[in-house]
Amino acid sequence: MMRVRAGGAEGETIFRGRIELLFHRLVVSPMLLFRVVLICLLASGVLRAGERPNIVLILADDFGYGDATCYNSRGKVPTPQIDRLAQQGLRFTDAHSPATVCTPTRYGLLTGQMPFRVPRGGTVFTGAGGPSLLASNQLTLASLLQQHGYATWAVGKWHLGLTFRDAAGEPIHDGRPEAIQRIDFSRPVEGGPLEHGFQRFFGTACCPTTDWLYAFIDGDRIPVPPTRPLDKSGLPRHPYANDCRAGMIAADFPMQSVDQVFLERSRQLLEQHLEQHPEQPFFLYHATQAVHLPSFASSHFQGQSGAGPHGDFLLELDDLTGQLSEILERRGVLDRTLFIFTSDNGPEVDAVVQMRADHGHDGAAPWRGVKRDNWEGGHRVPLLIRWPGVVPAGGVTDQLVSLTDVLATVAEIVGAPLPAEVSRDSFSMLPVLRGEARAAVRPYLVTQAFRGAQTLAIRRGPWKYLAHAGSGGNSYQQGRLQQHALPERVAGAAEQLYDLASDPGETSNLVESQRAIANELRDLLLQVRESGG
Ligand SMILES: [Ca+2]
Repeated sequence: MMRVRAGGAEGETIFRGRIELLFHRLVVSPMLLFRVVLICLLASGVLRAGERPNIVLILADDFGYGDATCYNSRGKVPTPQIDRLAQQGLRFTDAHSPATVCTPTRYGLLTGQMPFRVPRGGTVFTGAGGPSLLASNQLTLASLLQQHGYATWAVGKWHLGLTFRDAAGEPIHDGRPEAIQRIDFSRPVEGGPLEHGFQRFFGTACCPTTDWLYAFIDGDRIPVPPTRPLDKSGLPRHPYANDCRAGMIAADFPMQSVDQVFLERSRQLLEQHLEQHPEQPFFLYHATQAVHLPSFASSHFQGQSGAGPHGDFLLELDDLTGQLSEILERRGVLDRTLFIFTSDNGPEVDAVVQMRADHGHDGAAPWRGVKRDNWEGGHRVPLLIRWPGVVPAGGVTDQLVSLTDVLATVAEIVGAPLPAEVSRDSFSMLPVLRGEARAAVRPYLVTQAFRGAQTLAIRRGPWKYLAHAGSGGNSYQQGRLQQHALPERVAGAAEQLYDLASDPGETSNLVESQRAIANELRDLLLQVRESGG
């Protein structure tokens, strides 16, 4: 007894000493504080082990709702790997990109905030364009996950703006082709993924094979600078080769196999991490070139689809989706990986018009409009989420969601509070994923078309109000889309109102016959826009 009592007193002293030491360390070590908080959360059951999944987010480019056969049974290019995600996970039928073009959608996806809220929030960067739309220290999917112990990587197209400098150290921020030749490639590239929560980055500044800076960025450096003009003589010439513009190219830049290089880099990151840090969760953001024009599929896929070069490119996208999934399966981590496949906006004009004519394939089906437009074809995108053990397999949901909702969803998964400026545009999909949602997870949804804040639309229930005339993007008065123009039922209308329940094709503008509803949605949109919602 004595010995026990003496030991108890001594133990109490040691215990008190350790508490003081721990307190001291907590004050001086934020990392230790984070670990202690994490352990407490785990112990309290707020976070249960196994609920912090790995996250793989594949963002396809210009991949339409009708491009996946699990969304469009009449699609002419089979997409078995994408369809498998639908079989194993949840398929969203009413998911939307926040914008109808590349750059602003990526801002919305990574920050959970609508891009029209920031200056230049409708911009699409080219070449050395910048600076980044992201503010320094702005919360991103990557920084949030890094704070919660994740390894974070971005591979592929960045397109959120960067800062290159000239030989005198002056920032360039010029999206014109001639600016490329002013870049001092011995200097780091600033404002990129490494400054916004990603620990590793390999990819390109803008669309990899589209506009004038044809070189890979590794971390914050361009190891092989673009030093010679792009020679297009050896590249395919076909109706889907548009958008491959004159520019400067690096010696190692493969115009016809960029997605294979990205795939290989993601494969390396996954394999190395699973070998060296099997217990640490990871976040892989893989943003493809496919299927943004030019449709330069790599050699293995050329001529394989029976639906031309763009069909081959669709095949390649499907295949790389399957290959990333296969690595997880082979390594035995598929069951603890939240796997998201989606697209940044609707399909491109040339791809849709030409694929309809040549192959009877409609990547915009069944919607009106294409990329840039604020009709559904511009922003209703495929969204497939697989998370074995949490998301029931083979489900289909008509929940109205935006890609801005990924951030709130991930925040809820890791138990992080959502800042007010994010929560106004980002709503957690977790109840939907768990099959527990009994009501709509978001009260309304805003989308922005090609001219950003000047072309906004709002959706509430079946009603969709567009605060502008026409598509908000492409011209249907001339050019290739003229043949696909629909007659305007309300001549000269500056606004549009559609009932998607009875008129999913947005053919009948009800802005005059349903004036009260139009006014209500217009006021709500103004409120969201001006006050932050
Ligand atoms: Ca795009």
